[in-house]
Amino acid sequence: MKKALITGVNGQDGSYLAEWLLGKGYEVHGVVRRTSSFSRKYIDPLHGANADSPSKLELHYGDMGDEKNLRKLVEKVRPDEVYNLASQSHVGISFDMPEYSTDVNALGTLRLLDAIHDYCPEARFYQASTSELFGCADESPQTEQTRFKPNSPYAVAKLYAYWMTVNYRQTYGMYACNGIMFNHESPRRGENFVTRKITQTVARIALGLDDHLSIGNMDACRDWGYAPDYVRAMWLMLQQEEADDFVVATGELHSVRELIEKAFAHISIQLEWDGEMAVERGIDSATGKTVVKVNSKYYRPIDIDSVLGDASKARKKLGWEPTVKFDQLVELMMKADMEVVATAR
Ligand code: G4F
Repeated sequence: MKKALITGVNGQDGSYLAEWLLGKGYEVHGVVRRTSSFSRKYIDPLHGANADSPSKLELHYGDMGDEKNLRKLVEKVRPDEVYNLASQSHVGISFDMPEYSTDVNALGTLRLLDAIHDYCPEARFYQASTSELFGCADESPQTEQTRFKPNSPYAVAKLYAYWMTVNYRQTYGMYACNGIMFNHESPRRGENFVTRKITQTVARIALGLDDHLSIGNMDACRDWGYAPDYVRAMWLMLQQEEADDFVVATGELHSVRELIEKAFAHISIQLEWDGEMAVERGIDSATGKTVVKVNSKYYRPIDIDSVLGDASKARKKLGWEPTVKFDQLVELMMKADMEVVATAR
């Protein structure tokens, strides 16, 4: 039985990946950080006495900032595959916490790579790299050849991790891959990322629990895919003859504004826009009520206007295809949040 170790297992991607690997018969070990409140709702069904499947997820306490702990874990588990999904993953917050973001995202990756090199150099390593590496890119769409121009502390730290992954592959012959993942979302997305914030707030407005959505830069455009599709790509990257780096994206570009319009359309509200920039608002065309307000606190010191991926290499070499695109993604997230909000009421 193959053994996998996942850092960040309780996050959106980690929980989907754990499910995918358990379904493939892996023995799955997940690393969770000690926090004062438990945030394990998506992995709870996968471990302990309540696990649905006979093969269970085994959890270990760990932290990307704790070198000794990571080394002990790798030595104890001796995994065949390691998926490094742990991260301070919020780009906006990285401007407030640049040093912490660097420690976790950059040095944390180095600590893990080094532990694998010392205790199980045959293990295959996946690094969660990101479209944020491209920053305000020189060309569109972006491929594996596009120049990296990171423009946030988050992205600069991820750039270090990207090149360390390449470096361990080139220097020590380790099977180490980067997945250059464009934005990927789901009903499990953290509530302070823009897609989930919108679908959750619009669901609350539909149920009379909120009266408006407070938002930042609505003209930012992203290539949004569905997280379970991206997790499949991570696994495929570790099943090839040779390690390589891949862009994973849908190839569709949409704005935050379109996302908001689509989410409101789901609850039968047509929006009209009034004003510009910091005083712009979205008005319910049937009632005249303001249901979207721009709040400058959600603007970043520097933002990426647009990122669009070309996943031709992943399609060709991995046989990977996205199964869910933007319209379906917003629909499924709206449906899920309508249920979640109604149940929690
Ligand atoms: O949802 P976001 O916070 O995602 P962002 O910054 O693109 O990063 C995400 O995807 C990357 C690529 O996979 C990952 F590397 C990264 O870890 C993370 O998962 O913001 C998307 C856009 C931005 O332009 C932001 O300025 O939405 C804009 N936005 C507008 N109002 C907002 C808001 N973002 C957030 N989080 N909250 C707002 O109120």
